[in-house]
Amino acid sequence: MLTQYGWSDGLQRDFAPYAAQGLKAGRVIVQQRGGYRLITEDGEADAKAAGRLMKSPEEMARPAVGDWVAYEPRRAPEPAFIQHVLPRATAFVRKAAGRGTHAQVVAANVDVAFLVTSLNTDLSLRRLERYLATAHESGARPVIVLTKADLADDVAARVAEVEAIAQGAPVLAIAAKRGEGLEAVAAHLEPGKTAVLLGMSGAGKSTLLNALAGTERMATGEIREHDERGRHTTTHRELVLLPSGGLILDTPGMRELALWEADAGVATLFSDIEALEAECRFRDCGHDREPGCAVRQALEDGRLDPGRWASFQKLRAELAHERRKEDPRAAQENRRLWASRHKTAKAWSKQKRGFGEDE
Ligand SMILES: Nc1nc2c(ncn2[C@@H]2O[C@H](COP(=O)(O)OP(=O)(O)OP(=O)(O)O)[C@@H](O)[C@H]2O)c(=O)[nH]1
Ligand SMILES: [Mg+2]
Ligand SMILES: [Zn+2]
Repeated sequence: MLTQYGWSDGLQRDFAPYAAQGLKAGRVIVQQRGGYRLITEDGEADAKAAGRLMKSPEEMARPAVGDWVAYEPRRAPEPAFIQHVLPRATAFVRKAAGRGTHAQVVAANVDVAFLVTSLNTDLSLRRLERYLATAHESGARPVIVLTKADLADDVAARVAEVEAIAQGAPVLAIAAKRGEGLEAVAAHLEPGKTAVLLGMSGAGKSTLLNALAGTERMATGEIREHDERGRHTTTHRELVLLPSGGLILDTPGMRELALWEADAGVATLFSDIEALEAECRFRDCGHDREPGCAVRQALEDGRLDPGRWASFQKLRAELAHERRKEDPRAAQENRRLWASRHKTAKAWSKQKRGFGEDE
């Protein structure tokens, strides 16, 4: 059972010390306000997490959907008791508001991030850039999915527009309700690999999941007529095993995606701009009135889109602001995440060269 959900030799090694303590391994498949649901060797089980994890000032210490955990089995109807979260290979982290800002793990251990946006409402390239930067930062591979192609008439033009900011991420147009474009999405799903659906409410995330699953696994909801926004139909996060063997994680719509320490993600997404900056005559060029400024030159001769430049400046300023009020504990957690992500990245590049996933 766990193998179907992505259990690997690497996880087995990480889990060994907990196994020695008599704990069992499971993966969080549902996360909602009241608690968790795990997939275990013996099927599904309700669970709650140790107070030590839940009360940690670091929200990232709490189990999130997609996490592998070590738990203590309890006799039903007592929920299983989550004691430890195994190191995350990847994590999609956003900045959440509340009592002070903090990092929140939206989904853990995902291989592919489907960034879902609808073609029937205003297509916001700037919003997509935020999602792309966060996806790059997470360690997951981003794939942009433009939904409701049946409601748009200039699909090819919109795809081209998005491709221009995607920096090589695949851009797919689909009409899930008619079953169009599903194979292209399915091509990014593999047995034992996990994908997450991310995007605004009403974008069609759950509809896509249902189309891939071949059944109404998740409830879907009509969008509001007056502004074409969704109604926040999905209210919990859930990981679903598809008949094809791929795993897909549905999430509630996110209105705002605030960046959390996504410096590397922003750098990846805007590597073209960073290359331009390197060509400026002065290393500390402010791209304002300095002579020999390659950025201004590119803006003038149309090689750099002004909207893209503005977006880059905005995201970079946001991150710099964040860093100034950085909480040292959060920074430490982030470094830990980076270290494990580095491992994953290495595994991936090996995989690309044909060495298989495990070291
Ligand atoms: N015409 C058309 N409508 C679609 C398509 N995909 C989804 N919809 C509709 O869009 C509405 C919202 O779909 P959902 O799948 O519930 O959206 P969601 O992204 O899961 O929304 P939240 O759960 O609120 O985050 C529903 O009325 C769907 O029927 C499509 O391909 N074409
Ligand atoms: Mg939904
Ligand atoms: Zn410059």
